[in-house]
Amino acid sequence: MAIQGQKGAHGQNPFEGGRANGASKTGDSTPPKALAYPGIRLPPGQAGPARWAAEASDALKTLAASSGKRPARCQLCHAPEGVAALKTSAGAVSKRNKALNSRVYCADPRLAVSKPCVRNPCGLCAPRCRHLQGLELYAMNTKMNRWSHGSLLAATCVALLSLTACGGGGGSEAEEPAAALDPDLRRAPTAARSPLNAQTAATARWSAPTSLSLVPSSGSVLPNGKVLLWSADTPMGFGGSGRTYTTLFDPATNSASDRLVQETGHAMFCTGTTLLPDGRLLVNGGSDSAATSIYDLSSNSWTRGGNMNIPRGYQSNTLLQDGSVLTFGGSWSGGTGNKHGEVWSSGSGWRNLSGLRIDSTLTPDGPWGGDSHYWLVPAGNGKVLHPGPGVRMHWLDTSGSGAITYIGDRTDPSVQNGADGPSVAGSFVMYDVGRGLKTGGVHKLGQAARSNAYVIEFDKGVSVRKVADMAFQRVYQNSVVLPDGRVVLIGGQTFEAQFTDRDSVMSAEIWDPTTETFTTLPAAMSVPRNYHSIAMLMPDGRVMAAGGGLCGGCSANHADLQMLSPPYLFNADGSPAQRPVINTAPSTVRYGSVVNVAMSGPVTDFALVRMSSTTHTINNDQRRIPLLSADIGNNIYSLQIPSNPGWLLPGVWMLFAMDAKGVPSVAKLVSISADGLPLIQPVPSHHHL
Ligand SMILES: [Cu+2]
Repeated sequence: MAIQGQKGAHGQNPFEGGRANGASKTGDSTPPKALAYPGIRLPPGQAGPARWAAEASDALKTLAASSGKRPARCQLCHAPEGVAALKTSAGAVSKRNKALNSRVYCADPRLAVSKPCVRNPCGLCAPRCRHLQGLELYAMNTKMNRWSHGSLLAATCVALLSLTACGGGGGSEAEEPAAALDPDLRRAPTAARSPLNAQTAATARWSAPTSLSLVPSSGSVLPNGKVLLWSADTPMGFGGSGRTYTTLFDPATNSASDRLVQETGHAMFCTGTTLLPDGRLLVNGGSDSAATSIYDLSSNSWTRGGNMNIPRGYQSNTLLQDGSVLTFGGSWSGGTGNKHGEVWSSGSGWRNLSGLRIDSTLTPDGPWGGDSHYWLVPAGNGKVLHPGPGVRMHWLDTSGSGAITYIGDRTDPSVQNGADGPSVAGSFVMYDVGRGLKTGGVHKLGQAARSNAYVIEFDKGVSVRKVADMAFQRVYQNSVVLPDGRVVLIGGQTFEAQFTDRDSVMSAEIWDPTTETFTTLPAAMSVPRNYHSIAMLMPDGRVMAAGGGLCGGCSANHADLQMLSPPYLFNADGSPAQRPVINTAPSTVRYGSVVNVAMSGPVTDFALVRMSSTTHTINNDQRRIPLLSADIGNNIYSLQIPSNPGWLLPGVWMLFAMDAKGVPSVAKLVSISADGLPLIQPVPSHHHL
């Protein structure tokens, strides 16, 4: 109604010429337009930008009502010489505009992360134009905590619906100097600020081992910060069926309580594991190869989740953007071969994906059909990257009846000997948006392990880059991403052999994404962690390493855990670092929203790390997403929550803040609500390599 009034009073609808989604909500008869990006279509009315545009509309109404003035449009132009400018119709900065404390961000909607562009929406923005292709601009009024949004099309000039009263000052002031646009628009800053060197690495410490009642070959962090650990149908071995020994470990008290789970008739050994959007844990297959069990922390109950159509064990799972679960592979149990994809969804159970066939993914891993323990990595295009452990990489499309597309081999074509080989029981972790670190593994079981490492980038196509080797060959190692984007490599052997601690690597290494090199931690573990060991990031910033063996009475059985305190928890002299504290943060956030958190003092970086569920070196649940943040004063920070569920999977994440030295807070557990989830419709893929 206010907009109609504005139109009457000033003879011009302030939204004229605007292309932002949600314009129709203001009374404009133009239907919402789906924004088109390479590889992504956002359905009208669902996307984060649409919500921001709607919020901007509301803000404009409020502003107009309070000031009695018509908010002017900001013009966003793409000049012929390739200079993009964002300026008012009068080409000047107004006092009004400054008072509103506005900021503008250039953002890549495919990634839903962004960089500060210019401090003032009426300042000049002069990036190299290729970085603006297909990007969007968002204007944020930090006082009102609202966003406005406009799409930027190359070689065109479109209007940005700014919520600020640009031009209200009548053009009497000089333009403020422009801030240079960071050429790398796509990501929030990498947090790792403190150097990783011999001195800082020497501060890392391992706790004394904590004994457990069972060998934890599987585990998951739960939404209350406790850790569920389990073995199989016996505490120290496997082979039977119908029940599982579990223990619930509390990192805060270093104590555990045991529970024998018989309710679901499921020996949860060599299973898939997935943390669901609502915090429940799904465990499928393994020794009881068709079974599905679901643990609900809120009721402390285990229930059956329906049988899989294809029984399996040694398969991998991953959560999908819509909250369903993909399982793939798994000839170790339930018969060999044809372990094609299936998807589980709450309410309807398992559904076969006849088009998601296993054949082209197989590795030479040994006696179990070559379909063990795949790395399955959901991406921003709505599909799942399968980067290994075989050398052939694929996109898995889980929509409809499913499809699989060969991408290329895991090979760096720019270096000699850049081709990776099969990397069975190696490791992969997404340490940043569309960035994964692959390490180690073996060509097939019973062989020497690799020491190699690759960075796989999969946000715009897929590319493979060989980086410096680890200090050690490793197979059965676990890789854990830290809040600052570094990755800890724990355990494993230099030569693959199950149920023995021969050739154990006792030193952990930390990989730094800024230098892309590994640094060995001088403090060694006291307990080997090989086959059937696990490792997970704790909400307190430490890393748990646990288990190994599960071979009855054999000497490789390790019914215990150790905690690694990484270097970021210490000062250079080895004393404990003072840690920033998140005083308040929302417990539930929505896609594309901006949320405020109150800190104990100044911090520089924020990151979300998804909670882990893991077994057999597979932890497809963990992933890290750095957040763009804005300091709005009084140690309060506004965080932009990404809008793309392909990257920011629904569910419970650990929110960490880090100070200028890289010291992390204890995490606040934040639920990414699937409510109003802006689903991405995958488009047909092309061969990228
Ligand atoms: Cu096993």
